[in-house]
Amino acid sequence: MDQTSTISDNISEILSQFLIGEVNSIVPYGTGHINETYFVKSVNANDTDYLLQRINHHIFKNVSVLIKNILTVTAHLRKKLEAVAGANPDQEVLTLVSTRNGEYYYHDSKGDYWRMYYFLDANSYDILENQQQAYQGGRAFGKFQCQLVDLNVNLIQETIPNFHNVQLRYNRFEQVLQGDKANSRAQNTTAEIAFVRERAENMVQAWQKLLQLPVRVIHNDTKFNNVLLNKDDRVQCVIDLDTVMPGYVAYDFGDAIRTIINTAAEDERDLDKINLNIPFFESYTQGYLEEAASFLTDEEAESLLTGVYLITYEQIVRFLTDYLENDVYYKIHFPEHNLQRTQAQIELLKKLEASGDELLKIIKGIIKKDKLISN
Ligand code: ADP
Ligand code: GN1
Ligand code: MG
Repeated sequence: MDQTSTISDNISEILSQFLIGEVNSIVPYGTGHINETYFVKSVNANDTDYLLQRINHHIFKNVSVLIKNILTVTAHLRKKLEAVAGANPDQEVLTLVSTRNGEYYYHDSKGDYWRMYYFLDANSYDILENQQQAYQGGRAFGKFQCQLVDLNVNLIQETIPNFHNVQLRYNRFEQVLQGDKANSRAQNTTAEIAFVRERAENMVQAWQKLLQLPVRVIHNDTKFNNVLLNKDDRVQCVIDLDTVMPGYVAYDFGDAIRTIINTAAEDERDLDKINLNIPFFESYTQGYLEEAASFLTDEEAESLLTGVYLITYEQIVRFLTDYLENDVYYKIHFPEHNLQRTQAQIELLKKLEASGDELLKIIKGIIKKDKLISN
């Protein structure tokens, strides 16, 4: 095996626990902010390759519950696909690899937690390239929610309690700000702090309104790079199931739009590059509603745009809080990374607010044109 130098020095111990063949190489992979991800290539070209992840157990404190949720969700999705002619469940649903003990994760001698999936030879995009991708992303997450409509919410436990609780996210931000830890960084972020505070009351009120709506099993982390597209840019698989939990559909719509509508990266330094790609928004919404219309209520359809503002705002609060806390949550690649992310998301929210009427008109237009929802 080569290229293991940057990887945990007990990698052989870890690999030996999973029921896999001989490994050729292992290299860091992907751009996720939470887990450590590696591509594991098999020696035998006919064997599948694997995706190994060190689970961030500072964030996901109960790994056993996390894995149980993923097994429940993937079994449910797999069963649905098995009933569809021509479907290929191994390629279209995440598949966890068993350990020698019959578990689906390994707790190693250093205290780290590891899991392995079949590697899916497909693409994930941080920034979209075309409208077809946006449409397919919409279909992917719409279908994902639709397939989970009949999964009993009580079978899924919260892996991160209050994940999209905007009130608590804001309270936590204020708490960190009052604490000593934040002092030096708070002095450089007065404009960002003011931006968050100006909107807090309205955002919390908008969030509270969502609480009247149906609680469903949703993805909760619908960043566009959490869907894999095949070489023809068609949906292959929804990934990153760590936060699949009960929630409101507007969260998933909002987080996806936050990433697909932005013409620049989530952490773009040059704020002039951050604009709204309205055709991508339209295509995502079209794809999403085609799949989700069968179960959405009128009230949920009306809540979708609120989700876009809320999740973008929440992301600003989370990045800024992490910056003030000296970067304890998200992976960062340079010291001011969380501040740069905060500023880029503030710019995005300003643009979204300025185009709110246009976005609403598009959602309503799609609903009316296709008579998708009863209103
Ligand atoms: P994080 O929580 O850190 O975002 P993810 O589970 O999203 O971790 O994985 C990080 C990246 O790894 C994804 O964006 C995707 O590019 C890639 N990835 C994840 N699972 C698979 C898989 N089963 N097959 C191929 N690529 C994958
Ligand atoms: C994290 O795991 P990843 O990179 O797909 C985060 C999301 C944020 C996102 C911002 C468990 O997503 O909530 O929206 O970063 N995931 C978790 O890029 O906190
Ligand atoms: Mg991810």
